[in-house]
Amino acid sequence: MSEAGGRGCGSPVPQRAPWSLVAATAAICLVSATSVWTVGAEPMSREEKQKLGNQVLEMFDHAYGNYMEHAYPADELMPLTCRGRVRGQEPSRGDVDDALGKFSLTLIDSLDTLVVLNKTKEFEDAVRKVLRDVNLDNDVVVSVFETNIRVLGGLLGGHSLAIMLKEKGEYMQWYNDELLQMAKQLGYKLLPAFNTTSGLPYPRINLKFGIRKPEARTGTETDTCTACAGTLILEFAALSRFTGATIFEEYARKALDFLWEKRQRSSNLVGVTINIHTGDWVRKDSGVGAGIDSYYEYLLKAYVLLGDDSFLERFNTHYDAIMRYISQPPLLLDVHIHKPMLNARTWMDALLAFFPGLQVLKGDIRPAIETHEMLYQVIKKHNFLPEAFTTDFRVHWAQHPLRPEFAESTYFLYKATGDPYYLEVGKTLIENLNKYARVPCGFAAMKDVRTGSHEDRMDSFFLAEMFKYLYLLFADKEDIIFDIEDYIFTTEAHLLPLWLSTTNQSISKKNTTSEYTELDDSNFDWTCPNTQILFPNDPLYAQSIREPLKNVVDKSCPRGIIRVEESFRSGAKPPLRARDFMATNPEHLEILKKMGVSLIHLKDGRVQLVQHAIQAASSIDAEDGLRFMQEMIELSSQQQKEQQLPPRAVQIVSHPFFGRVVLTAGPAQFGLDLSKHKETRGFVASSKPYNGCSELTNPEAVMGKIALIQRGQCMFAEKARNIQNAGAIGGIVIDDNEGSSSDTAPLFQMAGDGKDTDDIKIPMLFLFSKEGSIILDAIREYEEVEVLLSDKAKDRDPEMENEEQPSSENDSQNQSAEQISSSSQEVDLVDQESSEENSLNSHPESLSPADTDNAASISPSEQTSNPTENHETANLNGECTDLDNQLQEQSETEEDSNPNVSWGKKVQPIDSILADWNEDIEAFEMMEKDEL
Ligand code: DMJ
Repeated sequence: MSEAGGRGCGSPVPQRAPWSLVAATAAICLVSATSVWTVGAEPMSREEKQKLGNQVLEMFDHAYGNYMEHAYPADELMPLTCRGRVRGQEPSRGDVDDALGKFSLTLIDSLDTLVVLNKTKEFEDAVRKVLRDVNLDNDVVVSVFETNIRVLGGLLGGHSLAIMLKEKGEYMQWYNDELLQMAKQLGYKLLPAFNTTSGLPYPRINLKFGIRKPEARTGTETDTCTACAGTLILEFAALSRFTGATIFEEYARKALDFLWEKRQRSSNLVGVTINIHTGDWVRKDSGVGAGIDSYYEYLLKAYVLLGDDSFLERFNTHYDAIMRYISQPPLLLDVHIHKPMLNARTWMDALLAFFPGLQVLKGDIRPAIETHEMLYQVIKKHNFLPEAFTTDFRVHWAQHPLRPEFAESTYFLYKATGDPYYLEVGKTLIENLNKYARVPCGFAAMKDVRTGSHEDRMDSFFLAEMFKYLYLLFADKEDIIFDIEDYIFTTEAHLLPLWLSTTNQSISKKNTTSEYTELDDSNFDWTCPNTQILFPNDPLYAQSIREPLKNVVDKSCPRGIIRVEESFRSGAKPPLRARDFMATNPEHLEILKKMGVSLIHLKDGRVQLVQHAIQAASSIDAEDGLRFMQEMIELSSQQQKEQQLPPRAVQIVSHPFFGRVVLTAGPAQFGLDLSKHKETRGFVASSKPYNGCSELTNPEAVMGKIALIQRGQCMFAEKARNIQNAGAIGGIVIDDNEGSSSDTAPLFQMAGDGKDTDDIKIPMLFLFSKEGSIILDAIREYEEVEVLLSDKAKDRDPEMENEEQPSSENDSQNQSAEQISSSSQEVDLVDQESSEENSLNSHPESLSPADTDNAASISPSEQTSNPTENHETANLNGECTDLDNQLQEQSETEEDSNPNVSWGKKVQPIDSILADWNEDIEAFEMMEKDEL
């Protein structure tokens, strides 16, 4: 590949069959761009690149070393509590746990990373451990998709590099295809999943008992995600071609053929979930992120690896549709497959960050640069890419499980452009990981990017992908012991050799269901991306594309729906949008009726909407009704979020915590607003009386400090006044409900007392009992405890940490601090997401129009002051920034004027409306999250 690359685009590569030549050259041309770039952003010196590469190596050692020391042979490391995650021994996290099969997942997923990072000796040891310890015959139900990409892919990547090393003659001389034999064993274990009439695999399988046996505890599922069924071909084909057993490639092809047949013919898009028996789309929304992502990736890469033209044809057809409907540069927004001009969401998920990388492989650099730049700005705002964010770049889901997709795209964009800007981006990623995610026992996922709190979780893909892409970003050719361009990356960044394209190729077209007809050449981008066209004599090309997007995140206006409206300006009547709906408008009521949506007037003046799909005038109306209900639910969820003040952070900064303990706190609607002012730092002291409901009897103890007060017996504002009068500089109210925690109860904001609260100047935060007791325990143990009250956790305090004299006493203190840190984080363990996922699992088809009723309640009066509506108007007028601010102020004033507003309490009209919707919202959100 590299040799061929030197020949440039379109040159013959004699060893390859014609179809693989095309595949190879596509990648060659992209890679060759690296040498073209000479001007632009400041180049990075070789020394600096090496320094950053070494930093990546050190970080990998920290992650891998801690996994091996504290977790192995468990599947994953729990970096806060510093132990292994063993399925069944920890509280279930729902679908996320389906990746864990008691097969030392992280070790297998890390195998080829070790070779890429030049750790050949460690690789040799790791392979021996896999062969000695790993059992693939456990009585565990695992995800077919995850097991394929992580374990089968990991074993095949390990095998690919093991034979490469063996051939070099120094390492792995003893190796005799043992990893491949394991891969084959695993492949056979996965095959029963394909026993459906459609050929689409079941989503889960029991490693020991397969699918249908009673002991299997699986096999009753009806749906799977498109990516789950369409992300098998690389691993399965590689397995077939390595072993000569054709069955794997055949099964994976059959599943892909079926998905292709089922694409929505007018839009050429696919939905997110499909019924594996009937082939009906269960979820008809379509994007490039969660649930679909790697289906597209594998079509293009299957073409590159296998040289089969039909995969390129399919990819190009889908890509065309994606660029027509989903791509709204720099955004990528989900749409409905039947009505692709309609956006299905107002937010994007973090998984789509892989897409610019795929666009590089496709050779479509401009939109790749644009989307990547937008994502980078979101990262600069929150340090990491939140799991989901809105079209106006607010956090939608605040978690970040250390996903590698953005690093992946950064690497490919650097390869394509050679622009040192992308090296700087990589540097920022490294810094943020070390600053915010690094903990003494590895790297911890972010529970909330806004507050900096952690989850006790380090997914195996962090080692499989993140370190590979970051290391490769800074590596020169001579830093890697083999030629990376001879391989293709799977979706889990495992390496498969391109020479597989010419091995056992005769099997590829046997027993496949679809016919390979004469191809229509007009749909082919046969030519490989030409750097002269990509960068038309302009070395500042990439920079010139980024430039206009420089402030896209900071000066954002909500968007996405405008296009829909524009599309109907032509005369066709637009469908009724949830945001436009007026319960008093007879025309709207007529439309609702047609869509099968009925109105129920509740006694308290509110109106409830219920959809019965079978009562709709036609199936198209039923679908419109479903979309309308989904919009209503999403709109309400957005309104709810807009009304909430974001959570705050209480960070313990004194010895021996040094900022490592971050507690999620609820804000107050009165007192100093921490989001607008500098954080407040001070030592804590308990107030007397502890409930703070009367004048304090210990003012000298709280003077100049942050007072701790117990919740209850009087208004929050009264407590605040009492501690302020005693000279406190801030207050933390601790819940009196023993055992309460932000894991299990929704955070709320402390309301005022109905009077003017302007006299309260100090900041007040609320902690649930479990979080509060961490501070109380710390006082008992260390007496002097200093905390920082802020809207976001600040960096740990390295200065103070460095001042610490390493002594055995300190060691033990640090140890116990870590234990407290760990336990504090444990408080954060059970995240909303997983519990919500469970709730979805219990009614997975809750939004399917065919068999489910939808219900939502709405207060007509709320519609007129809907901020979303105002935002869109603002956007159309091009005045969004000012209006945004005005709206924000307005909503703050409104909240202030209503002292009873509090999260989770049904005291404001909107809250009571939303309460009725909660179940739907949860089901809807969970459905989205299910795929993440
Ligand atoms: C990885 O396991 C794979 O990249 C997969 O395709 C989806 N994303 C996760 C990491 O985020």
